[in-house]
This record gives sequence, structure tokens and C-alpha cells, in this order.
Amino acid sequence: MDAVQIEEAEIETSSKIIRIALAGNPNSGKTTLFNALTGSHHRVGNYPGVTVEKREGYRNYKGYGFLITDLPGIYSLTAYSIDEMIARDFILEEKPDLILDVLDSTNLERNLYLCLQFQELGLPLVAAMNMTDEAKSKGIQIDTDLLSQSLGIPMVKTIGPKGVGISDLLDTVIAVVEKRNTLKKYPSYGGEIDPLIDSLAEILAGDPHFAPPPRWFAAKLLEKDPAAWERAAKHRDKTELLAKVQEKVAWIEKHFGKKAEIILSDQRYGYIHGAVKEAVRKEPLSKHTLSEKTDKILLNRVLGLPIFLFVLWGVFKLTFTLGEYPMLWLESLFAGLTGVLESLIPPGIIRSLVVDGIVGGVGGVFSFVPLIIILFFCISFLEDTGYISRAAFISDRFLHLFGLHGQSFMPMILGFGCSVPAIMAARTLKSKRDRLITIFIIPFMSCGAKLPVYVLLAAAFFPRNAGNMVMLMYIIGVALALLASLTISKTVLKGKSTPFVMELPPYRLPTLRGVLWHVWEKIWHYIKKAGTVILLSSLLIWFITTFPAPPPADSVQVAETGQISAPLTQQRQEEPDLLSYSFAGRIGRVLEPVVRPLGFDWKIGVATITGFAAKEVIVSTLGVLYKVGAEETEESESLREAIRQDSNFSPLTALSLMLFILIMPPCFAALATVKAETGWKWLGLMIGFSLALAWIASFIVYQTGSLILALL
Ligand SMILES: Nc1nc2c(ncn2[C@@H]2O[C@H](COP(=O)(O)OP(=O)(O)OP(=O)(O)O)[C@@H](O)[C@H]2O)c(=O)[nH]1
Ligand SMILES: [Mg+2]
Repeated sequence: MDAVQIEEAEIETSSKIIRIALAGNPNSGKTTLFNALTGSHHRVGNYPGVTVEKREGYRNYKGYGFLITDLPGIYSLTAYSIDEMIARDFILEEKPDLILDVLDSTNLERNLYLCLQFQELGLPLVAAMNMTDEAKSKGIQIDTDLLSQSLGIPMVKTIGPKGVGISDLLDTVIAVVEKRNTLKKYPSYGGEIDPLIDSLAEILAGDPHFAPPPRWFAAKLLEKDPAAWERAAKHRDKTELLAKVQEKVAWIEKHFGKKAEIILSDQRYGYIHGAVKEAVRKEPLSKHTLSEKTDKILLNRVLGLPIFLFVLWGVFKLTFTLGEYPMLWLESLFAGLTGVLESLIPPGIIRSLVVDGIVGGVGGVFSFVPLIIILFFCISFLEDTGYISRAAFISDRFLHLFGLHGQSFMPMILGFGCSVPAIMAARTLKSKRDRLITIFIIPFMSCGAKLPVYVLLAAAFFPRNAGNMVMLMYIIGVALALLASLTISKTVLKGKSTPFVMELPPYRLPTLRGVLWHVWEKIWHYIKKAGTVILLSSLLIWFITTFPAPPPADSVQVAETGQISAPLTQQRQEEPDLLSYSFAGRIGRVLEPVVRPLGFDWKIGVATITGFAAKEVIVSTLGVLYKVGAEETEESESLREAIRQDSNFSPLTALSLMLFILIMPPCFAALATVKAETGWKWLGLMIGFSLALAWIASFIVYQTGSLILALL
């Protein structure tokens, strides 16, 4: 008696925390439910493969603590790509207390295939019948209770974005964990195969040190899963076990006349089909759905690609024309702020620090926030409608010409935002070769941080065609990405890109909340960056441009002793001694011979180097450099004006610089991600390749341009 009571008491306290794995097919709404359950705001998107990393969240409910892990989507427990392995390993190795399988109810049969595999694992299981709103509008009627009864899996109807069914779901989870819900049974493979599985499961259960759930493992062995066979060799009675398996496989293949793995999968589908036939009614929809009609146009073999290019052009056009106004307002706001600060703080080192170092650097970067908002709004909107997946589909054929394929497309598009999530997104690619190529070319997709630099230079030197110049940079970037891919796939990574089946999500009207949240996330990231990396770099640049201060009388001698290179000596008339005497000036002098052939003076050289920290830092560095170097009267003019008036800066220099920044290695954060995802070798190759290519491209453009200008 006593012993039983103690055991029950232990369950009471230890069951307070329930570890839940949120699993299911890609794009079934796992992250949406995760957000609704835990109040987090992780990225959801209308395409398979949004989540590529597991994430934890916590929820308290009725005295229980739910530790929920959102997993990448999977189709089965056999994993091919990295994101799939993360999900499978979590479920198999970390043994959660319960699997919460999220089912897309518009696609029930396929989603149940995975659900039955979970059931076979023997872990407590609850299914969320998600997207019931969409199923309803498609004329699909699901008798969830009946389906739940006949499969023996507790099921709860949910609508992720609206949070419908969340408390039901949690109640069901508690009931299952507390064993008040006794629905459980195992999927059947039919009267002939079930006994075979049972007898194998018995042998497997006989070895207490052998971890895998017997029934699931027995089915895997009959399916001739190589990993399962390897594992079976560790069983106590391995000879008997493997002999039995071989005998049963032979019997199935003889009896059914097909390979055992096909038979098992057929039987599973048959079982699902039987259950679904009873519980699901689909009203015949006579007319073609809107989705199908739209796809006829957007996926058209001839029109598809031009439409996509037009959409992309529209996005950038909108960004520049609409974004220009708020950008100019912010610019004058910061100019005004500078004026106010100057009238408040007496001249001296403190004023220089605040006005030149902080406002000059960080302020310059802030004025680009409106552009970033619009760009991200558009990209996020397109992702959520489901259009980007179509674009991937139509680009597939084209991408094959360059050794890539449609699955590389999504990471490339994400690269327009930020290389870090884009590089992570490449995890969904199944073949290592395809994945490496994709990661390698992502930095050529101009990220959001490069946008401010392009806009600054284009607006200063090509005021009439600023928008087009910026767009040209994006196009050159894409072209270089394709050429780089072609080069690598013909040299370092020979081989063919693997074929794959692309899944097209349904068109969905993006929720304003979802899109705005995503935009806010990006803006917040940008602002945080401005407050950390960019602020620190600005302060550093301010420091190295201000110190050491030249001794009052000696500065001229420095020049005369020949320590300053010729171009700098020429500038001495226009520029105060402060800069060239400072650390920055000295670094610049070392750098100058390397960047001169590209048309850069030492200031541009220093600014470019700081681009390694983050590309926006180039703008803030120029801001500080030009403020520190500016005459008192010029102080409140915009950076754009300041660089336009610098005689060392010409439109050709600007073009050469834009190109250099486009191609040069990505920021440290992106490089660290490349290292983590691929290793040192690929990181080294990427840095070497992009540095060399950047230098050569800028060299050719600047030298040819100079030659043409001289001839004119
Ligand atoms: N109409 C409708 N849409 C939903 C529902 N649940 C999720 N969605 C949408 O479905 C899309 C996919 O949602 P996610 O939560 O990102 O899906 P996921 O399962 O996490 O996808 P992966 O991480 O790629 O495996 C998003 O556009 C969601 O807004 C639902 O119940 N009804
Ligand atoms: Mg997700």
C-alpha cells in the first residue's frame, strides 16, 4: 500500500513540468501555435522550412509548467537535411514527455502519415487539428472526434493565428500526461503484417538495455531502414533478431510480390485512408479555386519569370520613392539636433565626442530606417502570401543553368534582408554540395545593411538616377551570385544539383499583425545594432581620428620629413592637420597604396575596413571622418553634401566603392555563421574569394572609367 502511495506522490510533483515537442509537417503551423502557446513572436512564414533551429518556450497553465520546443518541419522520421535531423534527434534522443503533432487539416492524409509514426514511437501523443478555418473554406468537413476515436489519437481543433483551441489543447495534454485519456492504440498494418511486427517487438522488448521503442523499431527493421539495422546489431540476441527480420521480410515480399518497404508504406496509407474516409467529407467544389486560377498566370512558363522580375522591381521602386521623404525628414532632424547640441555644449573634446562621434556616426545610420521598413514590409508580405515559393518554382529551371536549384531560392531572397538567417535557411537543402554553394553565394545578395551605403553614395553622386543606381547594385549582386555558383559547381564542387519536389503552399492573405511584427523585429535589430556595433565603431573611429592631437608647431615638419605620402601632402592645404596626424591618418597612410588603384583615398580606405564590423558602419565612419575634418561652418550640412564636395570623391570613385562594398566579405556576424555552418575551410575560401574579386572588380571599373574620362 505504502509503496503505491509514494509512487503516486512522486508522479504528482514530477509531472508539474511537462516537456512538449511541437512537431509536424513543414508549414503546418507549428511556430504559429508555439507563439500562441508561449506568447513568443518567432518567425512564421507561408513556405516550408521557415524554422531550421529548435526553440524553447514556457507556459504556465492550471498549475503545470509546459516546456515547449518548436521544431523544424519533417515529413517522416527518416531525416535527410540538417533541419530534419534536428527535429528527429530531439524526438528520438531527448525523449520529450509528449509529442504535440500539428496537422494541416487541408492536407490530412499526408500529415497523418507522420502522426502514425509518432504513435508507433509509443510516446504520449496529442494532435492539433490546425488550419480548420482553411479546411472549412475549402469545403472539407472533419469529424475530429470520430477520427480521433478510430486512430486512437487525442485530437483538438485549432486555428493558430487566432489562438482558437489553445486551452483545449493544454487540457488534453494534461489529461494524456496524467493518463486520464486512454485512447491510445497502435496503427495497424493489416491482419497479415501486424503479427509479424508483434513478434519482433517481443524480442526487442526482451533486451532492457536496448533503447528504441519496440513496435516502431520492428516496423523500421521490416522497412530495411539501414540505421535501424545497424542499431539492431547491438541487440542482445542480434543473430536471432536479424535472422527473424530477414525471414519476415522474405515472407512479405513473396506474399505481396513487392518490396517490403513499399508494402509497409502502402499499408500505412491504406490504414489512414480508411480512417479518413469515415471521418472526412469533402464537398465537391465545382469551380476552380482562386488559388488555381492565380497559379495559371503566375506559374506560366512564359510569363512567370517576367512577372517575378517586375514584382521585384516594384518592391525596390516602392522602397526608394516612398522611403525618400521620411529619410530626408530624419536627415534634417539630425542636422537640427547637431545644431542644438552645438549651441548647448562649449567647443572642445566633449562637444566633438557628442556631435562628431555619436550623432555624426549613429545619426547618419538612423536616417535609413524608413527605407529598411518599407523593404522588409514588402519582402515579408510576399513571403506570407505564398508568392515567394512560386517564384522559387519558376526560377528552378533558370537556376539549374548555374548549378543551383529552386530550393536555393528562398535563402537567396532572405539574403536581401540579412545574410545570417539566410545562411541558416540553407539547412533545408538536402545535399551538402547544394547547401555549400548556396551559402557561398548568399553574401552577394545585397543585405539590408548595404542599402544605406548604396543610397548615400548614389544620392550624393548620381542624384538623378539614385534609385536606378541602387537597383543596379542589386542586379550586379545577383549576377555575381549566379556566376560564382557556376564557377564553384564547375571547379571545387563538381557534380550535379539534386532534383527535388517543390511544395507549393496555398495562397494566404498575410495577417497585418504577422507582417508588422516581422518588420518590427528587423527594425529593432537595426536599432540595437545602431546602439551597439555602430555606436562602438563610431566612438572608436572618433577616437582614432581625434588622437593623438598634433603638437602645435611640429605638424608641418612631419610633412616635410616625407613621412606623409604624396597624395596626403597634396591634401594638406584643404584638410586640417588633426586628421592626418591622428591614428586614423597613420593607418590610412599604410592602407593608401592598396586602395589608391581603386580610386579610394585613405579616408575611404579606413571606412571600407570598418565595413567588416557591419556594412552600415561604413556610413557612420564616413560621418565621423567628414565631421571631424569639417570646418566649423560646414558642421550642420548633411554627410551627402560633405562627400559630394570632397575633391577626392568623384562619381567614378563612388561607383568603384559601391562595387567594392557589394562584393567584399560580409560582416563578422555573417562570417561567424558561415564558420558555424560549414567550417574554417569554407570561411577562408569565402573571405579570400570575395576580397580578391572585390579588389579586381573595383580596379577594372575605376581604371577603365578613368581612361574613358581622360579620352573624352
Ligand atoms: N488560415 C490559417 N493559417 C494558418 C494557421 N496556422 C498557421 N497558419 C499560417 O500557415 C503558415 C505557416 O505557419 P508556420 O507557423 O510558420 O508553420 P511551421 O509549421 O512552423 O512551418 P516550418 O517552420 O516551415 O516547418 C503561416 O503563413 C501561418 O500564418 C491556421 O490555423 N489557419
Ligand atoms: Mg516553424
